[in-house]
Amino acid sequence: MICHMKKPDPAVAARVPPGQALTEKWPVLTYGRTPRFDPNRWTFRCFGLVERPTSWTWEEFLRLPRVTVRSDIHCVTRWSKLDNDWEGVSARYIVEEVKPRPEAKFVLQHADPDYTTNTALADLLDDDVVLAVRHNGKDLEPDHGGPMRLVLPKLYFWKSSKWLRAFEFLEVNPPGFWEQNGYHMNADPWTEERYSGQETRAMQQMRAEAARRLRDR
Ligand SMILES: Nc1nc2c(c(=O)[nH]1)N[C@H]1C(S)=C(S)[C@@H](COP(=O)(O)O)O[C@H]1N2
Ligand SMILES: [Mo]
Repeated sequence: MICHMKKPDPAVAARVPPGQALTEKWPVLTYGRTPRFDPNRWTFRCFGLVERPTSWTWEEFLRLPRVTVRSDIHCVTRWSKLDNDWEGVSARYIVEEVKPRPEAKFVLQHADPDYTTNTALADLLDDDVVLAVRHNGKDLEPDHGGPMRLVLPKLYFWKSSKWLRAFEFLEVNPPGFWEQNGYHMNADPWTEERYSGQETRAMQQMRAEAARRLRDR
């Protein structure tokens, strides 16, 4: 529910993509239920086309270097929430640790419970992409992806997996959960890449081909 509609201040308006309304609340959008976190069994894993496949336990993950970044959330259901402070591990740090092979061009995010979403590897390398454990100075709440979620602010928020558990490095770009259910492969909010029906023919062929290759492997 959008409860606090702001007056149009031009500096703020310039940060709000077309078709979005501002909210100060933080809605919870989860398909399914909030998973239970077990610190003794949790791992974050990088696999696929990497030189150094790696798995971190929760204890190890907590010792990784942290960054803090401020960014805006844009959800495809048309709410935006500005000025979120995220603390966590830079996605680029993780990518550099595991050394993607030259063929790796895409990353499939795997998350609990059974959530996936696809991204270009290049999109994970921006400074503001974080594997976040804290939001606005507090540990991330379970409903918002605690203990750890991705934050990839330049794309619609469904591209930011809550309860992130793995990055799979691929040379193909297979559609994730929402991408298989009517949503766009890229998800750029500034050009309103909302639905799969807006994809170019080339992109629709690529998604079909990648889905087939993943299924047959
Ligand atoms: N694991 C998982 N991650 C997810 C989702 C989900 O259902 N499961 N929903 C996505 C969608 S559609 C959005 S808009 C954001 C919502 O994050 P929030 O609930 O913290 O606002 O998480 C994304 N990440
Ligand atoms: Mo969403």
